[in-house]
Amino acid sequence: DLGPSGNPTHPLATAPVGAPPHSVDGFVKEFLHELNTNQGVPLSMSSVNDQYMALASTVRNYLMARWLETNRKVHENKPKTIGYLSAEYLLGRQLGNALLATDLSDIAEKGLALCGIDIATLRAQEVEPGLGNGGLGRLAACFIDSLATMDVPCVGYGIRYEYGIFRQTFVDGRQVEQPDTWLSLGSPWEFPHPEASVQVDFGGHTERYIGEDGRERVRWVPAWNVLGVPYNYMVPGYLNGRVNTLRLWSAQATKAFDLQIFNSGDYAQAVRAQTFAENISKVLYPEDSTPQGKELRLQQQYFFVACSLRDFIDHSLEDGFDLHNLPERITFQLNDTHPVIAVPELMRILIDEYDFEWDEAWDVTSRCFAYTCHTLLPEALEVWPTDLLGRLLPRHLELIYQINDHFLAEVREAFPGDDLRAHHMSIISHGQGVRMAFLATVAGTKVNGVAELHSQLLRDKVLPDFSALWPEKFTNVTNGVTPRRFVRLSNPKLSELINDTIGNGWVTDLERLKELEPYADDPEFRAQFAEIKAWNKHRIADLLRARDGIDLPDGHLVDVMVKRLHEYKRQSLKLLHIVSLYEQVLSGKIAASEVMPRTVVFGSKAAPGYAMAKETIHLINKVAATINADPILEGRLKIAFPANYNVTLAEKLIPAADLSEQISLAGMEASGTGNMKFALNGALTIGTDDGANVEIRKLVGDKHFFLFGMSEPEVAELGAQGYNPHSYYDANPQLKATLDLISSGVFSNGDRHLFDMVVENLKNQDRFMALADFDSYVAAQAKVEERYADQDSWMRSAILNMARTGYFSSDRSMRDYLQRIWHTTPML
Ligand code: 4GP
Repeated sequence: DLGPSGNPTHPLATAPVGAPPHSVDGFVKEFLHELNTNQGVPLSMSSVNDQYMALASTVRNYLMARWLETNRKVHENKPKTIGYLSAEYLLGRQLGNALLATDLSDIAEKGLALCGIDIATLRAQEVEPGLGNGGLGRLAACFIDSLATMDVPCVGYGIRYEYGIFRQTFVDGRQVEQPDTWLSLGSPWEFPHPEASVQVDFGGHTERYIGEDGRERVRWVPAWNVLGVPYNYMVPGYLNGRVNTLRLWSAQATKAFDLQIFNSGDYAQAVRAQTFAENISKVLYPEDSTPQGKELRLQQQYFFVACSLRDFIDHSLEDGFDLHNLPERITFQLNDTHPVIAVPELMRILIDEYDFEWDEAWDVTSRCFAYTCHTLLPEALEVWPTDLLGRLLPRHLELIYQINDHFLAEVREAFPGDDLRAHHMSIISHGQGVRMAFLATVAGTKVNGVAELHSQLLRDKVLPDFSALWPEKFTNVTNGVTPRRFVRLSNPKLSELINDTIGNGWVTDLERLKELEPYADDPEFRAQFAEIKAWNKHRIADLLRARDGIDLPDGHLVDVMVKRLHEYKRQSLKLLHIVSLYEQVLSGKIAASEVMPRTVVFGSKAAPGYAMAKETIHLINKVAATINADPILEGRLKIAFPANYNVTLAEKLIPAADLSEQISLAGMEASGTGNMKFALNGALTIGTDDGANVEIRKLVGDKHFFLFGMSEPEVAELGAQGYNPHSYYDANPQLKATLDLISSGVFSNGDRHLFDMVVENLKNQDRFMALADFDSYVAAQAKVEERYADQDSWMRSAILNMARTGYFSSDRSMRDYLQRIWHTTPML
């Protein structure tokens, strides 16, 4: 028995754990103690990794008392909790955030200096856990940070991937993926609890039998199982004494599984079986926005969801909670469709394990979940083939059929005689499979999109029949980002300036940045602001020189496009702008001296199986190499594409940006969160009326935002008319010259066909209408140049961008979720 034991009444057992003294001496003592007892080395013989590990444990020790206290309070008060179910958490480095949350940054720096250690070296030693692909995973990380800071009980549930998002390298301009071995030097932030492992079943078949009460019952007879081992991570609130928990599950072979095969004498097969089980949490699927419907992915989804429900339900039962009241205890927030298999899993638990009647079970289940959708791309809405689902989770498939039957009965009652509508709304589509977004919508108390435009399109275009049936189910919560990581930590000089000007309340009340508005007209403040921008540019220049061997010129406009590589985001449109400038200079249409000095920075990973995205990366790199090497634009145009863009790089790059590229085709980007980070750090946006850009523009004002391109209704209209990109190519000489230059071989050693895939696609398909928006984009870029030439006016706009975008704090997003979706108030 590995359950709780010991004598909890012993006075020392109940004494609260104290934090080490909050002083330089106290810190040094603790640090050296950790170095000696945890790493087993004296300072004189310690490696940088030893020192980093000891530093992390030291900071952890300061957080520990708060974590235990938070857990004690939760145990005692049993408040309603948010169970955030997310297959991805793109956390970024932990050390800086933990130091900030404990107010130890200065003390640690001084203490380490006394030991002869530069804290910057230890910070650089940390490998960020890249357990997410992009926006969705980073949003989850921002949300759990905000909930902890707002004192809201939350457990983040997810998967402890052994390999996170791949490490991107470039070989001759092409993306090559390397495994992300983030755990190889040890992971000081996690607490494994193998004794609390949970068994998860798969496969097999179901059997009907008559229960003791005479009712027909169903029994799932699974074929195999694995263990889910929980790893806990601290999620510290900012200076508020709260530490919530992130619980990530790791898959392990079960003993029973091994034994059977061991007994059959096949040792090698037994070891293979173990590998098979452990594969489940081995690697993060590197798709972003367009998931691949692979069986292992469904295994991952069910695995973490089954572990998480079991974990929460067991704890609730231990606390004496009646499962009929589960919705008062928790809301499970479904972060996209990835965790939606939790819906039939909860039904299965209640019916098969706790004898609930169908109606009772549905009453509980349909009050426990809420669903957030993060996309509009039809191919990104997960659909699981019924044969696959039935093979892996036979009981769940039966339950989904039953949920669907009940649901369609409701539809027929609401819309009598409208069989076509029922057909459209069916959770199970014949020919396709189980539409997870529909299942989530049927089961969820609320369904939300992630920006106003997206929520509206979700209602009107993706789920129109559902919003007709249940209009009150649909709501919006516009995304936000945590000001702790993305301003306070990433932009220390700006934070200092803000603190000196309006005090430090903004860190937890970001709307207070509004108080900075009047300073946009203060020449002294503007000068300080400009100086900080310049400092941030030097900081990123130093980093890129050391990290990538890239030299950034001084005094350039820094124009940044960082996000996953996806056709809808239109990195190719940015590229056309660059190539067009080059073409005009080459052909003598403009003089090089007329090109405003500008450095364009790209940062982007492509899904390894997404050929067009990878070709686009190749093309960007080749264009960059050619232009950067050509003296004709020397000092005028530079393209930098550092490999392996990640959270750590973002934190240094975003504060240095002047111009933020948010150029997706209108109606395609659900929200964007990078757009918010840039504006908050004083970059101006060039963007379409898409996602949260719409709200950013409204808040900062048209004068301080470079809008271009078709609106969403215009896009829809053009699509309905039949879009023909070739007609733009034919009609627009500059666009033609630009695309022809790419096909001329200048970027490919004379090979005229190397980039056919990208060029032909743009000319003939161009699903995301880059050619249609080209002119308007180039015109907006001309306005950018005009404005940038007037530095005073630019800085004024930059300050107003920062001052007016406090709305985009993830604290505000969390308040909206609390009011509109979770119906709970922060609980001390
Ligand atoms: C992203 C959306 O593409 C982005 O617009 C949004 O800001 C973000 O989610 C957070 O809501 N989607 C994904 C994904 O990252 O994997 O689908």
